[in-house]
Amino acid sequence: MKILFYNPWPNQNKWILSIKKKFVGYQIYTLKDKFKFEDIECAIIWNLPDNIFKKLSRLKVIFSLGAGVDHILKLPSYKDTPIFRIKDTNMSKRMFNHILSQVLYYQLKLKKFENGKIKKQWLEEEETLLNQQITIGILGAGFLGNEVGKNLKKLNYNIIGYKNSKNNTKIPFEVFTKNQIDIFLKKSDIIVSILPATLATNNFIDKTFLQKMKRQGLLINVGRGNSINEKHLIKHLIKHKDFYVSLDVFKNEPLTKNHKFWDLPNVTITPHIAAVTDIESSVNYIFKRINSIKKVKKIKSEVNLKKGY
Ligand code: OXD
Repeated sequence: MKILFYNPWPNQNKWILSIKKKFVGYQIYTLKDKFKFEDIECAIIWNLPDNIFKKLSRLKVIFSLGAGVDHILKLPSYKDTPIFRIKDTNMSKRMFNHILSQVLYYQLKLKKFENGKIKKQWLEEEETLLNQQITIGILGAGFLGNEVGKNLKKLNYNIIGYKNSKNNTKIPFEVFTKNQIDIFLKKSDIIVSILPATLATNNFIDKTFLQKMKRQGLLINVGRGNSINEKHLIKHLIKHKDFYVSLDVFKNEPLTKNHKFWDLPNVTITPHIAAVTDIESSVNYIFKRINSIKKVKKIKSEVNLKKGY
């Protein structure tokens, strides 16, 4: 099987070395190699430009190098080639660590002290909430959301989830669905959004959503930037100084220098690093998947192409 590998990341050489080492017997190409585009059957990619993608006329399967697949679905030349995405527990462990750090930062009021330091203020001590006094709502309880929720639950936080549709997968906490969003918002002190980028999630977190959240709450977004109406969020943050957000993803990345988010004291910004893809375990995962796919006649997409995740 001839495979094209592409990502624009600074560590791409590490990826290529790891793939070539694991995929013995396969022909692996990068854009630097000589090959015929029409011979490629499998593409392992992140943000492949459409002018390249459209030349892969005999592609049978695509692997996304991350949890999200929006970078593939939005390609103008993409039709319906089956897509697989990385479902890796190392990735969910990293995401869990990131979320826990933001939960504790808020819970222990560290942002307030950090802002106090800038003004050289010695702030009064205050009692902080214990884990069991906090309810964390996981918005988008899919693979990553379940793993994160499960691990937060082990630390005694109360965990609830929200999912567009309830399916049969076992989720180890209470899950609310469509017409129950208000209950979900009312119960949650902290909301962690892991929503994928789809038409249905566009600006899902808007003025109405924010108004229903707790006034002194925390919103963490590690899903996709499309789900937040940024103008509405900025207004909300200016009006409610004790409402905090921790944003890892944005409508446009990198965030431009003149974006209002940088100036607001109740915003924490990280540059899309909540769940960096783990090279070794992801390469092993893709290798296993490709070996099992090779045996089937018709490859069934793991990603629901209609729903977009
Ligand atoms: C993503 C990822 O999909 O980092 O954003 O994996």
